[in-house]
Amino acid sequence: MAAVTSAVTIPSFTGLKANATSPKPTTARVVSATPSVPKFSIKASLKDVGVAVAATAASALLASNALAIEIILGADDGGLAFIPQNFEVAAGEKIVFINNAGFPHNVVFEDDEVPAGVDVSKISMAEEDLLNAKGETYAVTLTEKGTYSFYCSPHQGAGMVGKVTVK
Ligand SMILES: [Cu+2]
Repeated sequence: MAAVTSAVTIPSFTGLKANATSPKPTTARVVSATPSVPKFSIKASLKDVGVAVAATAASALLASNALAIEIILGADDGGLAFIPQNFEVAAGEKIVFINNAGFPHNVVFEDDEVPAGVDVSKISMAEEDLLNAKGETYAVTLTEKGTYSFYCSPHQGAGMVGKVTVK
């Protein structure tokens, strides 16, 4: 399964990264306005493959835990955001962060913005740990009720932050 995932995600990573790091609306317009759209077709098929991989990973996770919420890392247009940015979960509900676009991303909880007694190092990815391919996931389960703030360390300055309330 690992071999299949990397074989599929490497091409989509290249395509998406090129998209995200060089946002050229003019190029996109040219492509969509061109009657013959070979570039567009290639991108679309890669994207479909990526979505299929993400869906497979998600259903595998869901099968192992019926109670789970999925948060997307990076908008399809390359926007640097957690989607949704603010959400609620039940205590003990699994939160699955799914790498989508504009990566690398990660998930780091803020030291002073979690319920008292929660050790952020136990629920965060390491700052230098990154999700580098589409469909990669990071899952965490929060049991203490309260509000938690988190961010993506590569994109915190760009506003890639989020908040989860555990009820
Ligand atoms: Cu990010």
